[in-house]
Amino acid sequence: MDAESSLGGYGRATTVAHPNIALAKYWGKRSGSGNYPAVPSLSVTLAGLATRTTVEFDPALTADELVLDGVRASGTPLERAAALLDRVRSSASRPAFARVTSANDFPTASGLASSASGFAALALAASRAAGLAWTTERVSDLARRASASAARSLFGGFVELEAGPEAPVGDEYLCAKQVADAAHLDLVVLVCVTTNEPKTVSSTAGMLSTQRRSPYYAAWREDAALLHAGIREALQKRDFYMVGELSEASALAMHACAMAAGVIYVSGATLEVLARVRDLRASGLGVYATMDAGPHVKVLVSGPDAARAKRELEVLPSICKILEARPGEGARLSGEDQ
Ligand code: 2P0
Repeated sequence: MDAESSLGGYGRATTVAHPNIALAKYWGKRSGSGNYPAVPSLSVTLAGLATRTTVEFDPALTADELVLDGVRASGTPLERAAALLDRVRSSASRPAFARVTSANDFPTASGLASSASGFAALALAASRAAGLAWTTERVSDLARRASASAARSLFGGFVELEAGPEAPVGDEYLCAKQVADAAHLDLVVLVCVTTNEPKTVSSTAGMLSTQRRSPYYAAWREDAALLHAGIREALQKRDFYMVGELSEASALAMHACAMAAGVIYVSGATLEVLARVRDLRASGLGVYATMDAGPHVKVLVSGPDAARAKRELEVLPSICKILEARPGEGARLSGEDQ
Protein backbone atom coordinates (compact mmCIF):
# COMPACT_ATOMS: atom_id res chain seq x y z
CA MET A 1 0.00 0.00 0.00
CA ASP A 2 1.23 3.51 -0.72
CA ALA A 3 1.79 4.96 2.72
CA GLU A 4 0.45 8.28 1.35
CA SER A 5 -2.97 6.81 0.60
CA SER A 6 -4.21 5.97 4.06
CA LEU A 7 -3.76 8.39 6.90
CA GLY A 8 -4.27 7.15 10.44
CA GLY A 9 -4.17 10.43 12.34
CA TYR A 10 -6.14 9.18 15.37
CA GLY A 11 -3.19 8.99 17.72
CA ARG A 12 -2.84 5.27 17.17
CA ALA A 13 -1.64 3.07 14.29
CA THR A 14 -0.72 -0.57 13.83
CA THR A 15 1.70 -1.71 11.14
CA VAL A 16 3.28 -4.88 9.82
CA ALA A 17 6.83 -5.14 8.43
CA HIS A 18 9.07 -8.01 7.34
CA PRO A 19 12.77 -8.67 7.91
CA ASN A 20 15.15 -8.44 4.97
CA ILE A 21 18.34 -10.27 4.03
CA ALA A 22 21.13 -8.28 2.41
CA LEU A 23 22.52 -9.79 -0.78
CA ALA A 24 25.02 -6.90 -1.02
CA LYS A 25 25.93 -6.27 2.62
CA TYR A 26 25.92 -2.98 4.50
CA TRP A 27 28.86 -2.99 6.92
CA GLY A 28 30.38 0.32 8.01
CA LYS A 29 29.10 3.84 8.68
CA ARG A 30 30.07 7.31 7.54
CA SER A 31 31.68 9.32 10.31
CA GLY A 32 29.50 11.84 12.09
CA SER A 33 25.91 11.61 13.19
CA GLY A 34 22.82 10.54 11.27
CA ASN A 35 23.63 6.82 10.78
CA TYR A 36 24.67 6.95 7.11
CA PRO A 37 26.02 3.71 5.62
CA ALA A 38 29.54 3.84 4.15
CA VAL A 39 28.66 1.33 1.40
CA PRO A 40 25.62 0.70 -0.80
CA SER A 41 23.54 -2.41 0.00
CA LEU A 42 20.85 -4.44 -1.74
CA SER A 43 18.43 -6.76 0.04
CA VAL A 44 15.38 -8.93 -0.37
CA THR A 45 12.39 -8.39 1.91
CA LEU A 46 11.02 -11.70 3.19
CA ALA A 47 7.37 -12.76 3.24
CA GLY A 48 5.96 -15.04 5.92
CA LEU A 49 7.92 -13.59 8.85
CA ALA A 50 6.58 -10.42 10.39
CA THR A 51 6.85 -7.77 13.09
CA ARG A 52 3.55 -6.18 14.15
CA THR A 53 3.80 -2.85 15.97
CA THR A 54 1.22 -0.53 17.53
CA VAL A 55 2.02 3.06 18.48
CA GLU A 56 -0.40 5.07 20.58
CA PHE A 57 0.31 8.66 21.60
CA ASP A 58 -1.22 9.23 25.03
CA PRO A 59 -1.16 12.60 26.84
CA ALA A 60 -1.44 10.72 30.16
CA LEU A 61 2.02 9.13 29.76
CA THR A 62 5.07 10.71 31.42
CA ALA A 63 7.61 8.84 29.23
CA ASP A 64 7.64 6.57 26.18
CA GLU A 65 6.90 2.92 26.90
CA LEU A 66 8.03 -0.07 24.85
CA VAL A 67 6.83 -3.66 25.14
CA LEU A 68 8.78 -6.14 22.97
CA ASP A 69 7.36 -9.64 22.60
CA GLY A 70 5.34 -9.13 25.78
CA VAL A 71 8.27 -7.86 27.91
CA ARG A 72 8.64 -4.23 29.04
CA ALA A 73 11.89 -2.91 27.50
CA SER A 74 14.37 -0.43 29.00
CA GLY A 75 17.96 0.64 28.21
CA THR A 76 19.19 0.74 24.61
CA PRO A 77 16.06 -0.64 22.86
CA LEU A 78 13.85 1.93 24.61
CA GLU A 79 16.35 4.76 23.95
CA ARG A 80 16.52 3.92 20.22
CA ALA A 81 12.72 3.82 19.95
CA ALA A 82 12.38 7.08 21.92
CA ALA A 83 14.91 8.80 19.61
CA LEU A 84 12.77 7.83 16.61
CA LEU A 85 9.61 9.00 18.39
CA ASP A 86 11.33 12.33 19.20
CA ARG A 87 11.97 12.91 15.49
CA VAL A 88 8.31 12.22 14.75
CA ARG A 89 7.16 14.50 17.58
CA SER A 90 9.37 17.32 16.32
CA SER A 91 7.58 17.12 12.93
CA ALA A 92 4.05 16.72 14.28
CA SER A 93 1.79 18.79 16.47
CA ARG A 94 1.54 15.84 18.84
CA PRO A 95 3.86 16.32 21.80
CA ALA A 96 2.54 13.36 23.85
CA PHE A 97 4.64 10.34 24.78
CA ALA A 98 3.80 7.03 23.17
CA ARG A 99 3.02 3.46 24.15
CA VAL A 100 4.70 1.07 21.69
CA THR A 101 3.83 -2.61 21.55
CA SER A 102 5.82 -4.77 19.14
CA ALA A 103 5.89 -8.52 18.52
CA ASN A 104 7.75 -10.76 16.09
CA ASP A 105 6.24 -13.97 14.79
CA PHE A 106 9.76 -15.36 14.20
CA PRO A 107 12.23 -16.35 16.94
CA THR A 108 14.60 -13.58 18.08
CA ALA A 109 17.58 -15.93 17.85
CA SER A 110 16.67 -17.09 14.35
CA GLY A 111 19.40 -15.04 12.70
CA LEU A 112 16.84 -12.73 11.15
CA ALA A 113 17.45 -9.13 12.13
CA SER A 114 14.45 -8.04 14.14
CA SER A 115 15.85 -4.48 14.11
CA ALA A 116 15.14 -4.16 10.37
CA SER A 117 11.47 -5.17 10.56
CA GLY A 118 11.11 -3.64 14.04
CA PHE A 119 12.27 -0.12 13.16
CA ALA A 120 10.49 -0.23 9.78
CA ALA A 121 7.21 -1.11 11.54
CA LEU A 122 7.87 1.49 14.26
CA ALA A 123 8.72 4.30 11.81
CA LEU A 124 5.55 3.74 9.82
CA ALA A 125 3.31 3.30 12.90
CA ALA A 126 4.76 6.36 14.68
CA SER A 127 4.44 8.67 11.67
CA ARG A 128 0.87 7.51 10.97
CA ALA A 129 -0.19 7.70 14.62
CA ALA A 130 1.17 11.26 14.68
CA GLY A 131 -1.02 12.10 11.69
CA LEU A 132 1.90 12.68 9.32
CA ALA A 133 1.08 11.93 5.66
CA TRP A 134 4.67 11.00 4.83
CA THR A 135 5.60 9.08 1.69
CA THR A 136 7.17 5.63 2.06
CA GLU A 137 10.49 7.27 1.07
CA ARG A 138 10.23 9.78 3.91
CA VAL A 139 9.40 6.99 6.39
CA SER A 140 12.36 4.97 5.05
CA ASP A 141 14.68 7.92 5.80
CA LEU A 142 13.28 8.05 9.35
CA ALA A 143 13.82 4.29 9.82
CA ARG A 144 17.37 4.54 8.41
CA ARG A 145 18.36 6.96 11.16
CA ALA A 146 17.42 4.29 13.75
CA SER A 147 18.85 1.26 11.91
CA ALA A 148 20.10 1.44 8.32
CA SER A 149 18.83 -2.01 7.33
CA ALA A 150 15.32 -0.94 8.48
CA ALA A 151 15.18 1.64 5.67
CA ARG A 152 15.05 -1.30 3.23
CA SER A 153 12.15 -3.13 4.95
CA LEU A 154 9.79 -0.26 4.10
CA PHE A 155 9.79 -1.63 0.55
CA GLY A 156 8.94 -5.06 -0.82
CA GLY A 157 10.89 -7.31 -3.18
CA PHE A 158 14.48 -6.28 -3.95
CA VAL A 159 15.57 -3.03 -2.34
CA GLU A 160 18.72 -0.93 -2.31
CA LEU A 161 20.13 1.69 -0.02
CA GLU A 162 22.88 3.90 -1.40
CA ALA A 163 25.89 4.89 0.69
CA GLY A 164 25.46 8.13 2.57
CA PRO A 165 27.21 11.41 1.70
CA GLU A 166 30.99 11.50 2.32
CA ALA A 167 30.75 14.10 5.08
CA PRO A 168 27.18 14.03 6.40
CA VAL A 169 26.11 16.78 8.75
CA GLY A 170 23.30 14.57 10.03
CA ASP A 171 20.21 15.81 8.28
CA GLU A 172 20.68 14.86 4.62
CA TYR A 173 17.85 12.80 3.24
CA LEU A 174 18.69 9.16 2.39
CA CYS A 175 16.02 6.53 1.80
CA ALA A 176 15.97 3.04 0.30
CA LYS A 177 14.30 2.33 -3.02
CA GLN A 178 12.82 -0.71 -4.70
CA VAL A 179 14.94 -2.18 -7.51
CA ALA A 180 12.54 -4.99 -8.50
CA ASP A 181 9.29 -6.35 -7.12
CA ALA A 182 8.91 -9.63 -5.22
CA ALA A 183 7.88 -11.62 -8.31
CA HIS A 184 10.98 -10.54 -10.28
CA LEU A 185 13.15 -13.54 -9.32
CA ASP A 186 12.03 -17.04 -8.30
CA LEU A 187 14.14 -17.02 -5.15
CA VAL A 188 13.79 -19.02 -1.95
CA VAL A 189 15.80 -18.19 1.19
CA LEU A 190 16.40 -21.16 3.50
CA VAL A 191 17.26 -19.69 6.90
CA CYS A 192 19.46 -22.38 8.50
CA VAL A 193 19.38 -21.74 12.25
CA THR A 194 22.62 -23.01 13.81
CA THR A 195 22.05 -22.07 17.46
CA ASN A 196 19.27 -20.94 19.77
CA GLU A 197 21.63 -18.62 21.67
CA PRO A 198 21.34 -14.85 21.11
CA LYS A 199 24.29 -13.14 19.39
CA THR A 200 27.03 -11.67 21.55
CA VAL A 201 28.16 -8.63 19.51
CA SER A 202 25.51 -6.28 18.10
CA SER A 203 25.74 -5.26 14.44
CA THR A 204 26.35 -1.64 15.35
CA ALA A 205 29.22 -2.50 17.74
CA GLY A 206 30.64 -5.06 15.28
CA MET A 207 30.74 -2.69 12.36
CA LEU A 208 32.22 0.16 14.39
CA SER A 209 35.02 -2.15 15.64
CA THR A 210 35.59 -3.33 12.08
CA GLN A 211 36.02 0.15 10.68
CA ARG A 212 38.30 1.13 13.54
CA ARG A 213 40.48 -1.99 13.60
CA SER A 214 40.32 -4.01 10.39
CA PRO A 215 43.35 -3.65 8.10
CA TYR A 216 41.02 -4.59 5.23
CA TYR A 217 38.29 -2.01 5.79
CA ALA A 218 39.34 0.27 2.88
CA ALA A 219 39.46 -2.76 0.56
CA TRP A 220 36.01 -3.86 1.78
CA ARG A 221 34.53 -0.45 1.00
CA GLU A 222 35.85 -0.58 -2.55
CA ASP A 223 34.79 -4.18 -3.08
CA ALA A 224 31.33 -3.60 -1.55
CA ALA A 225 30.53 -0.93 -4.14
CA LEU A 226 31.57 -3.24 -7.01
CA LEU A 227 29.62 -6.18 -5.58
CA HIS A 228 26.53 -4.02 -5.15
CA ALA A 229 26.71 -2.89 -8.79
CA GLY A 230 27.24 -6.48 -9.95
CA ILE A 231 24.33 -7.85 -7.91
CA ARG A 232 22.06 -5.07 -9.16
CA GLU A 233 22.96 -5.86 -12.78
CA ALA A 234 22.57 -9.64 -12.31
CA LEU A 235 19.20 -9.04 -10.68
CA GLN A 236 18.03 -6.88 -13.55
CA LYS A 237 19.00 -9.72 -15.93
CA ARG A 238 17.18 -12.22 -13.67
CA ASP A 239 20.46 -14.15 -13.51
CA PHE A 240 19.91 -16.17 -10.32
CA TYR A 241 23.35 -17.82 -10.47
CA MET A 242 25.23 -14.52 -10.75
CA VAL A 243 23.07 -13.02 -7.97
CA GLY A 244 23.93 -16.04 -5.80
CA GLU A 245 27.65 -16.03 -6.56
CA LEU A 246 28.09 -12.31 -5.89
CA SER A 247 25.89 -12.43 -2.76
CA GLU A 248 28.07 -15.18 -1.30
CA ALA A 249 31.16 -13.12 -2.21
CA SER A 250 29.71 -10.08 -0.41
CA ALA A 251 29.03 -12.08 2.76
CA LEU A 252 32.51 -13.66 2.76
CA ALA A 253 34.22 -10.30 2.17
CA MET A 254 32.22 -8.66 4.98
CA HIS A 255 33.02 -11.48 7.43
CA ALA A 256 36.71 -11.63 6.43
CA CYS A 257 37.02 -7.88 6.99
CA ALA A 258 35.26 -8.11 10.37
CA MET A 259 37.26 -11.17 11.42
CA ALA A 260 40.53 -9.32 10.84
CA ALA A 261 39.31 -6.84 13.45
CA GLY A 262 38.55 -9.65 15.92
CA VAL A 263 34.81 -9.50 15.24
CA ILE A 264 33.85 -13.13 14.68
CA TYR A 265 30.23 -14.08 14.07
CA VAL A 266 30.76 -17.44 12.35
CA SER A 267 30.96 -20.67 14.33
CA GLY A 268 32.01 -24.23 13.55
CA ALA A 269 28.39 -24.92 12.62
CA THR A 270 28.43 -21.99 10.17
CA LEU A 271 31.50 -23.44 8.44
CA GLU A 272 29.93 -26.91 8.26
CA VAL A 273 26.86 -25.50 6.54
CA LEU A 274 29.08 -23.47 4.19
CA ALA A 275 31.02 -26.63 3.30
CA ARG A 276 27.78 -28.48 2.55
CA VAL A 277 26.57 -25.63 0.36
CA ARG A 278 29.82 -25.80 -1.60
CA ASP A 279 29.57 -29.60 -1.96
CA LEU A 280 26.00 -29.28 -3.20
CA ARG A 281 27.10 -26.65 -5.69
CA ALA A 282 29.92 -28.90 -6.91
CA SER A 283 27.29 -31.59 -7.46
CA GLY A 284 25.34 -29.21 -9.72
CA LEU A 285 22.75 -27.71 -7.34
CA GLY A 286 22.47 -23.90 -7.56
CA VAL A 287 22.79 -22.99 -3.87
CA TYR A 288 24.63 -20.01 -2.36
CA ALA A 289 25.24 -18.93 1.22
CA THR A 290 25.05 -15.62 3.02
CA MET A 291 25.58 -14.78 6.71
CA ASP A 292 24.83 -11.68 8.75
CA ALA A 293 25.88 -10.59 12.23
CA GLY A 294 25.46 -14.09 13.66
CA PRO A 295 26.36 -17.74 13.02
CA HIS A 296 23.26 -18.65 11.01
CA VAL A 297 23.45 -19.33 7.27
CA LYS A 298 20.86 -18.15 4.79
CA VAL A 299 20.91 -20.34 1.72
CA LEU A 300 19.77 -18.79 -1.55
CA VAL A 301 18.22 -21.23 -3.99
CA SER A 302 15.94 -20.92 -6.99
CA GLY A 303 12.32 -22.05 -6.51
CA PRO A 304 12.48 -25.36 -8.43
CA ASP A 305 15.57 -26.49 -6.45
CA ALA A 306 14.33 -25.38 -3.00
CA ALA A 307 12.76 -28.67 -1.82
CA ARG A 308 15.85 -30.69 -2.75
CA ALA A 309 18.21 -28.15 -1.16
CA LYS A 310 16.17 -28.22 2.05
CA ARG A 311 16.23 -32.04 2.18
CA GLU A 312 20.00 -32.08 1.66
CA LEU A 313 20.59 -29.47 4.35
CA GLU A 314 18.21 -30.59 7.08
CA VAL A 315 20.18 -33.79 7.71
CA LEU A 316 23.18 -31.74 8.92
CA PRO A 317 23.55 -32.01 12.72
CA SER A 318 24.84 -28.40 12.81
CA ILE A 319 21.42 -27.09 11.72
CA CYS A 320 18.75 -26.75 14.46
CA LYS A 321 15.96 -25.87 12.06
CA ILE A 322 15.30 -24.38 8.63
CA LEU A 323 12.82 -21.54 8.00
CA GLU A 324 11.75 -21.13 4.39
CA ALA A 325 10.98 -17.66 3.04
CA ARG A 326 10.26 -15.99 -0.29
CA PRO A 327 10.41 -12.35 -1.40
CA GLY A 328 7.52 -10.38 0.10
CA GLU A 329 5.84 -7.02 0.61
CA GLY A 330 7.06 -3.84 2.23
CA ALA A 331 5.82 -2.36 5.51
CA ARG A 332 2.13 -1.42 5.62
CA LEU A 333 -0.70 -0.37 7.90
CA SER A 334 -2.42 -3.43 9.32
CA GLY A 335 -5.87 -1.95 8.81
CA GLU A 336 -7.07 -2.70 12.34
CA ASP A 337 -6.95 0.95 13.47
CA GLN A 338 -8.58 2.47 10.40
C1 2P0 B 1 22.86 -5.76 6.25
N1 2P0 B 1 23.61 -6.03 8.58
O1 2P0 B 1 23.12 -5.15 5.19
C2 2P0 B 1 24.02 -5.94 7.22
C3 2P0 B 1 24.76 -7.21 6.95
C4 2P0 B 1 24.14 -7.17 9.25
C5 2P0 B 1 25.08 -7.78 8.30
O2 2P0 B 1 22.47 -4.12 8.45
O3 2P0 B 1 23.85 0.14 13.22
O4 2P0 B 1 21.07 -3.29 12.54
O5 2P0 B 1 21.39 -0.20 13.33
O6 2P0 B 1 22.43 0.78 11.26
O7 2P0 B 1 21.05 -2.13 10.29
C6 2P0 B 1 22.68 -4.99 10.56
O8 2P0 B 1 22.93 -3.70 10.96
O9 2P0 B 1 22.85 -1.61 11.92
C7 2P0 B 1 22.91 -5.01 9.13
P1 2P0 B 1 22.60 -0.13 12.44
P2 2P0 B 1 21.82 -2.66 11.43
O10 2P0 B 1 21.74 -6.24 6.49
